[in-house]
Amino acid sequence: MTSFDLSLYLVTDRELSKGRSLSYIVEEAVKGGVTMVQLREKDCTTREFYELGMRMKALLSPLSIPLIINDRLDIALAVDADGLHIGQSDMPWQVARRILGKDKILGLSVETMQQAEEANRMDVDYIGISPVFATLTKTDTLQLFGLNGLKEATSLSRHPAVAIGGINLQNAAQVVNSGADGIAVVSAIASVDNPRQAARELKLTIKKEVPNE
Ligand code: TZP
Ligand code: MG
Repeated sequence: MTSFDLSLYLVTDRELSKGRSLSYIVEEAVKGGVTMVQLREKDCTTREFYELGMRMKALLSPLSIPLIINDRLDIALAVDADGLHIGQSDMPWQVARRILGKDKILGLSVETMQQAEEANRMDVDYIGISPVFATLTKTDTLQLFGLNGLKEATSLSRHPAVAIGGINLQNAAQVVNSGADGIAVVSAIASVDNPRQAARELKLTIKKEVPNE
């Protein structure tokens, strides 16, 4: 499998990018220290998704930053992405794993403690604990894990875990101190004026180190 580093995981949403191109946001975010990128675009045609995927692949592959596709196994295969991220109502993990093969990264969102526990019996490469805090970016969330829920979920999980939902500079350190291997963010990077600086500051907060430029 492609090796991966969940520490600062950017999840995209063009709607929050304030008119700037996705390539700009992603490029800046990577310069600031993002370690992984998930292309998550809900409001686009298959063709658009494919073309965005190809663009992201061309941008990220030379930098050795894994590109993960949200939901769409067909797009993940078509663009030869590094992996796929599925939710509880997407393609069953067994099917995704069979079609993707062992070499690709497979991530799964868990929205309850029970789902976190069930994921221990699944051949996935990481879980996304979702959501930790309240967020305006995703509206169909079930319950909030909060920091205590996050601690419980990370300690019962045998998989690496990334936390998502409402994570920002103010709470990022607490999130990693609660056992998460990384933070996944949308708005804290994609909707701010300076995505590179935002990524740098988040990275510093969670890793206490500055990325090379
Ligand atoms: N899944 C759970 S919360 C969320 C997703 C995709 C959105 C997180 O967005 P933000 O802006 O980082 O709170
Ligand atoms: Mg999904």
